[in-house]
Amino acid sequence: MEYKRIPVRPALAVYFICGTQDCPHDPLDTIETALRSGVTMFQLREKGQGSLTGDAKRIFAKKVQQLCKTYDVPFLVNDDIDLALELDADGIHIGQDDMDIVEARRLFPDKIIGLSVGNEEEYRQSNVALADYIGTGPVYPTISKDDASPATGTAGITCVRQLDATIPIVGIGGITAGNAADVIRAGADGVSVISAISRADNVSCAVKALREAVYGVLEK
Ligand code: TZP
Ligand code: MG
Repeated sequence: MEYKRIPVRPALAVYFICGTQDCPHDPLDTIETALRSGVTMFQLREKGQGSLTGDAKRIFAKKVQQLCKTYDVPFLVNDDIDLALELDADGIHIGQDDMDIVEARRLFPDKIIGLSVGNEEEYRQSNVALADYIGTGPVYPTISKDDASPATGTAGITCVRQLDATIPIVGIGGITAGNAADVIRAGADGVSVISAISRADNVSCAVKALREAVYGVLEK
């Protein structure tokens, strides 16, 4: 299958991933503040203990999608293909154990598809040519994913970047304003974060600090 990637690289810069389970404060408030403060892409990842399912998830997702439209930020859905199709989301993010990317690309021929690629082995066994971007990590230890693999450090990013000079890469896992610049220097095009934004005391300040760290390297 031939596929020409959607140019998503600029939107990866400060990519906020979030579900209600990640938010100690009101989730819609948290997400709206993050959007207003300058996150560049959003992924709804309603997953794990305390997450919404069924109608409650669908209703919440529609509200978040509307917020993303208001702030002109791409809205992606994690893993839930049916929900992404029903909402006509801007894209989906799939993991190695989710739907095969060939099937996902057939269902979403002109939408953003992100694929988790944690290491060299996963890179080699994945049809990355069908992905618009890959998410690589965990770079650092994370509190947001129970079954996360061991952290790779920035070496994990450098490794995948050396395998593929052109694919858009976003780092994931334990990324904060304090280490985001290192992730970009290692070869990522952006950082994706959950807790650094969703659990921040001041969401707006957290987004601004991440933007400064990322653009401080990207714009050099
Ligand atoms: N995949 C690898 S680490 C992770 C996911 C979904 C969680 C990232 O969350 P945080 O809070 O930014 O470490
Ligand atoms: Mg998944």
